[in-house]
Amino acid sequence: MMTPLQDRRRFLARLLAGAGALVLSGCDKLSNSETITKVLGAGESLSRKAHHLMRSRKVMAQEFSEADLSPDFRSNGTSLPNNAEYLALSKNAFANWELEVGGLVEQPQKFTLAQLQQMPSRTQITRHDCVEGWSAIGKWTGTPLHEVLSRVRPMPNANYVVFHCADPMEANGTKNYYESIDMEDAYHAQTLLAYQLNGASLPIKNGAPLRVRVERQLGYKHAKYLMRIELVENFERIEGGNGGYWEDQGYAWYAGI
Ligand SMILES: Nc1nc2c(c(=O)[nH]1)N[C@H]1C(S)=C(S)[C@@H](COP(=O)(O)O)O[C@H]1N2
Ligand SMILES: [Mo]
Repeated sequence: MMTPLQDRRRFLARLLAGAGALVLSGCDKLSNSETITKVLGAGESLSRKAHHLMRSRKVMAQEFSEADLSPDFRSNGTSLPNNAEYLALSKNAFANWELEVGGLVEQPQKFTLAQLQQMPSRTQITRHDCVEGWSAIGKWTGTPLHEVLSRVRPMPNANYVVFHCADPMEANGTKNYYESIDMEDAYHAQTLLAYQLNGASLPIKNGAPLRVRVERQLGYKHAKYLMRIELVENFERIEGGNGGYWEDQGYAWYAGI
């Protein structure tokens, strides 16, 4: 007999066979295909509905033990932001870096790394799954996003949390990486603003000084090199309007695992 998880996986596998197979072919290669953009778009509502149908999104992602840790947590996408302001901040161990939190909040605030580290923290060992087909298990320590949200107090019309990053995705220094999640994921216990990987300060290659962990979604949702968090009602006025750098190239916004 199948366990409910196996059953759910099989159901999802069948449901997503078309779009899912395409998703696995790589972050960098997909972006220009119109067909794939359409397929991912069509798969999107199906995938979100399927997730809601099969289990509540309050369920925790699987956690692992120290013995399961990958020897090296590889870097993917940007490994060093091509941004003078970021590089200057990194020279000083990010002592002058601040996370700006604003948009639809009652109390916009800036947080230094030290302030975030003084807030309640959570450590979790989880598996990161990249759309390109690799996985790695790492131990993350960070400030739960809900701790920050309770301090800035989102307004009732804040539906999404947008993460603005330091790394430009174009050679001419424009189009910084960005991502977004909804309030359900934002308040989830395992959604962290992580400043440590495997018990040490987050390396630059993995997103120093602060990166998102949103464990029930694929790798591209886990924004690195955070500079600013913005709460919004919708994505209309944010970059390409689809809620993320890769989403603007046709990737699904909800990337549930
Ligand atoms: N700012 C930023 N965040 C990012 C990316 C990026 O290029 N820039 N790449 C994403 C992708 S596709 C993956 S798989 C993970 C990789 O995280 P890692 O470098 O710690 O392995 O970061 C995600 N977050
Ligand atoms: Mo990825």
